[in-house]
Amino acid sequence: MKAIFQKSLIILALGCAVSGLAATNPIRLDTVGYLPELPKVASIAAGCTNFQIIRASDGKIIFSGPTSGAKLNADTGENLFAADFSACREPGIFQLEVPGVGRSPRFEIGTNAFTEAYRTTLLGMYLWRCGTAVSATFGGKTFAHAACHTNDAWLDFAGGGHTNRAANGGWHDAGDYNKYVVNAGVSVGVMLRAWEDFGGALAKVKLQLPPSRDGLPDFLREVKWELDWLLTMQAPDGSVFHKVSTVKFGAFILPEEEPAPRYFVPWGSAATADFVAMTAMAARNFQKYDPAFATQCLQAAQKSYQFLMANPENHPADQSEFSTGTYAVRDRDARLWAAAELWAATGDAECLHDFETRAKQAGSQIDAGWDYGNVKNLGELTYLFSTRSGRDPNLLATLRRNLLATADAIVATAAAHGYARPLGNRYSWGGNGTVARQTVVLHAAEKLSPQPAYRATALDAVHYLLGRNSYGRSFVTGIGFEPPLHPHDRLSAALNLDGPCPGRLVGGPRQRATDWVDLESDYTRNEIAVNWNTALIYALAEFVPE
Ligand code: 9MR
Ligand code: ZN
Repeated sequence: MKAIFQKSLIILALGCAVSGLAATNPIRLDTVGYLPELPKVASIAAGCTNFQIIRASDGKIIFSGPTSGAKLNADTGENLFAADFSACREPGIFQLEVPGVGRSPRFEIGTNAFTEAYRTTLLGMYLWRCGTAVSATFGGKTFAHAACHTNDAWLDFAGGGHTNRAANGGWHDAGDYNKYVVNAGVSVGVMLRAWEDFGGALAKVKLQLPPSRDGLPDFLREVKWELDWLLTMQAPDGSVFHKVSTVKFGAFILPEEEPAPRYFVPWGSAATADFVAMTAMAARNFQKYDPAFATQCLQAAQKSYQFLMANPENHPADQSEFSTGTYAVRDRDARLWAAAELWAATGDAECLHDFETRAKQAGSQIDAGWDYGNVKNLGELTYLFSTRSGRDPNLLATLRRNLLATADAIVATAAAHGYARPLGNRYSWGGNGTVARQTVVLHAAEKLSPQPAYRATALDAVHYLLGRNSYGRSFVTGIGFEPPLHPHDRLSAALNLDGPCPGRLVGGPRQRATDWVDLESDYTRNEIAVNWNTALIYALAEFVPE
């Protein structure tokens, strides 16, 4: 009897593991926190009628209310009740209790509820630094490695024979140690947009970085680490190498121990256009702090833009010798973004015309879900919020209308979802990053038309990623309740500490809401990547108070 019972328990556990449905706490909420003045809603996957908010320090009930529902949440097949405690504004550490169901993990209510999480995601970027020794402490542990990939990189496959050309620095891309210009594009673009939108608040947050006398705000210093590498990716003719990579993905070893040579991959037009956009955007944003660097960036941008003008066709990089990440995208959006940024940096009429023509051709749409392959939002937002004169009033009006329409659609999608996931039931590789990136569009809409729903839905994205999801867990290493412990990450695996490198957003569910697993081998769901992290940084930055 006992044996049968145990066996059925094992089968139950296996069934859960296979379906990805762990037996989680049915009370799901943001396990980091809530902002006092903004909506606060938990989702409860169990029958209930009322709930209470309990103060952690003394167990006192400080708020109570009825739950509403149930409503069927289609993508998880759950009947979800909602507990709305928006009116509870007391700062402190709390748990949400549902009589007969249980208690949630602890969470904070406070104006600084997300500031530490924000800092940790920046630490996640620092730990991606290549070409240098890194060392950081988190949770009493030291995450460190020696200077890596100091021989970057060989020109064998990029028309230079067996010669070496410096391409040191930058961030490793993800759980692998390669460096890809196209993925740098959306990452740096979103970081600099965060700086433009929230720089006032971000400048005041001290990050855990090595001391430096460069006079830069910490946030920009981290971005410059990537930009300095990017500048090395420009060939003398203005074309930009697509990536620096080993031929095959390497083993799960420390980066400084990686034995395989790393090569430049030939130029591609998407990489070249992304490069123009990034360096032109950097020129604008670094001007105030490091004018010499800004000038260097601008000159690099202009040179590659000239190259693109002389080579107008889409040109995919030849990656035939490589089986590492491809980021093989068409150049259309990147060219549009490049034109917008170079115009914003210089006021150049040719660039303005280039952008406006491309924006009209693209239907002046603002995308709700976007990533490294469709970066036109970045160009359109730069154009929309520029203070430069000479813009086409009709295009401006269309872009404004489309921005609000897309933001309204995102708000509606979140409202219809049981966990208020702003991407609804759309899942794909890196979907968590796409959810985080939606906040860029929501915040842009808010700047145009300050409606509370835009800000609330941006915060819904954060809440989803930090625990208001069917797993009841945070998707960010080192942050919140039961965060991923086994991301697909070579550095975390090689360090083999009690817990992975902190501050990294995992890709998340890929085909179905319920298919995420905290399993190192599942690179399609549990990898980490700079484009997802920088999107999360933007999402959190919005909620770092001035
Ligand atoms: O994020 C990328 C995803 O959109 C693609 O479908 C996938 C397959 O090409 O690649 C993902 O990017 C990976 C890259 O190719 C290599 N480094 C790790 C990235 C995250 O998984
Ligand atoms: Zn490295």
